[in-house]
Amino acid sequence: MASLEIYYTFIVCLFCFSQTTLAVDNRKFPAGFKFGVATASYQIEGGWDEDGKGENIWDHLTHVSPDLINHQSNGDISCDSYHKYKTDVALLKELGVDFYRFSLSWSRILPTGYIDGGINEPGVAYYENILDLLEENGIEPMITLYHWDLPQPLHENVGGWLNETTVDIFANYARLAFDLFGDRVKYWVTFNEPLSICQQGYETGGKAPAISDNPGVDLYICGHMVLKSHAAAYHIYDKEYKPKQKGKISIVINTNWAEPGSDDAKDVEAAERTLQFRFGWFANPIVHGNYPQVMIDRIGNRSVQEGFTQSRLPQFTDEEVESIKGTYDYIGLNHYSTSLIKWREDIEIGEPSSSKDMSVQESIDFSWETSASYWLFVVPWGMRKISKWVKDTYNNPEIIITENGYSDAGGILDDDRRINYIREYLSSLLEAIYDDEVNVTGYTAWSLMDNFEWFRGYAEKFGLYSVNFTDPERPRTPKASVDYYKSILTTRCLVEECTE
Ligand code: GBH
Repeated sequence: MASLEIYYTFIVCLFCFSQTTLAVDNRKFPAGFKFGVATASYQIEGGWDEDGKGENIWDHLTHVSPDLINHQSNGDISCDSYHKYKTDVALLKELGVDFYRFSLSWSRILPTGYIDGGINEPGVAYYENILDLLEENGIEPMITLYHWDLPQPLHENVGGWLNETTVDIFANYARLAFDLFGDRVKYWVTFNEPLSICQQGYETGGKAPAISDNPGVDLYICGHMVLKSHAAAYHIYDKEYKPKQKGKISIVINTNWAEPGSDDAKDVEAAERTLQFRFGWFANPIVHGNYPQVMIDRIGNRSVQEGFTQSRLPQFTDEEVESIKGTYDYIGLNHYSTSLIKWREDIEIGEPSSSKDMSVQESIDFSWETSASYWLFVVPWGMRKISKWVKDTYNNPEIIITENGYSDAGGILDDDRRINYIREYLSSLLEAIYDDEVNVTGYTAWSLMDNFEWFRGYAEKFGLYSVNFTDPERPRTPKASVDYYKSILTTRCLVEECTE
C-alpha cells in the first residue's frame, strides 16, 4: 500500500514538474523593471551592543526568554554584517542587482530611541559606509526605517506601539534618517509588515515584544499607532525632503493570496473579507483614509456583544482620515504564499480575538509543495491574483514586490526548489504585468543570505547565499539560485531565450 502511494506521488510529480516548466512565461520584463534582494537589520547585523548601540526589543526578548527561540538562538552576531558589510556589497555586486532593500537599526542610530538621548555617531557611520559602497557600485538603496527592532526603552518606558507618544518619537527618528541619508536614497519604506508587527507582536506573541494578554484589543491599538506614525513620517518626507531629494516613500504590507474554497458566493465573500482584514487593514487607510468597512462593522458589532463601551477597533478623527489618506508613492507588497478560505458561521462571542473578528475557515491544498516554514506553500499563481487584486482594489497603484522567497532547512547549495520557486512566481508576475496590466515596477528576493529567521532562529534558510554560522568568519557561499537570479538580472528573462 505504502509503495503504491509513493508510486502514485512519483507519477503525479513528474507530471506537475513538466507542466510547470512548460508554463514559464517567455516574455521579457519591461524596460526599467528593477530587481533587488532584501535583508533586515536585526536578522543580519549582529554587533548587538557594539560601538554604543542601544538594546532593542529583539535583543531583549532573545536574551530574557531564549526558550522562545529555536535552539535558543539570537541575533547577537548573526551574519556579522556589522563588520562584514563590504563583503555583503560585493555579493550584491556579484549578483548584479539594481537595488538593495535593507533596514536601519533604530537603536544603533539612537540608542535610547529618542533624539534627546543622543545620536550614536558610529551607528550613523555604519550606514553611511554602506551607502557609499552601494553608490560606488551602482546599486540603489531602498531603506526600511522599521523592520521590527524597536528600541527597548521605548517599549519599557513608553509602551511601544500601544502608546500615542511613540508616534512623535518615530517621526523624529524618521526625520533624522531623511536628514542623514536622504540625499542618497530614492526609495523609503516606513514600516515592514504592520500586520506582523501588531498581530504577532501584540496578540499571538509570535514576535517581539510578544505581548498576548489583551487579544483582540492591543493589536488594533498597535495598528492605529503604526498607521499614524507612517503618516507622520510620510508628511515630513513629502514636505521637507521630497522636493529636493526626489524619492518615493511608502509602507510594506504583507498578505497571502486568499483563494475562495469554492465558487460559492459565501466562500468568495469570506476570501475577500480575509484580504480586507490582513491587507486592507493598512492599505485601505493609506489609500482611502479609513479602515475597511467590513472591519469597522464586524469588530464594532462584536465589541458591543462582548460588553465593550466602544469598538475595539480605534476610530480615526476626520483630520486623521485626511492626513492618512494618500500617504503612499507606491505600494510595497510582501507575498510568499496562499491560503484556501471558506465561509463559516461567526465564532461565538467570548474572549475577543482578531481571528474571531474575521471568522473564516482557513486551510491549504495538500497538493501544494511545502517549504521549511509551516506557513509557506509554493503557489505561484497566487502572485498574479494578489497583484491583480491590489490593482483593482486600490486604484491601480505602482506596486513593488518588496519580498518573496522560499525556505529550506538545510541551506543546501544545490537549491533547485528555490530556483523553481523564483522562476514560477516571477512567471506569474509577468502574467500580472502583461495580461492584467498591473503596474509592478520591481521585485525583491528575500533574502540576500541565510539569516536569523525570528523565532525559528537559523533553522529556516531563505538566502541566495549560504552563511556558515558555526565559523567565526561567517563565510558566505553562493547557492545555485545565485546563478539563476544573476541570469535573470542580465537577460531580464526567465527562460533560455525570451521573445522580444
Ligand atoms: C517576512 O515576513 C519578513 O519581513 C522577514 O523578516 C522574514 O524573514 C521573511 O518574511 C521570511 O519569514 O503564524 O500564522 O501568524 C513574511 C510574512 C507573516 C510569514 C507572518 C509568517 C506568520 C504566520 N510572515 N507569518 S502566523
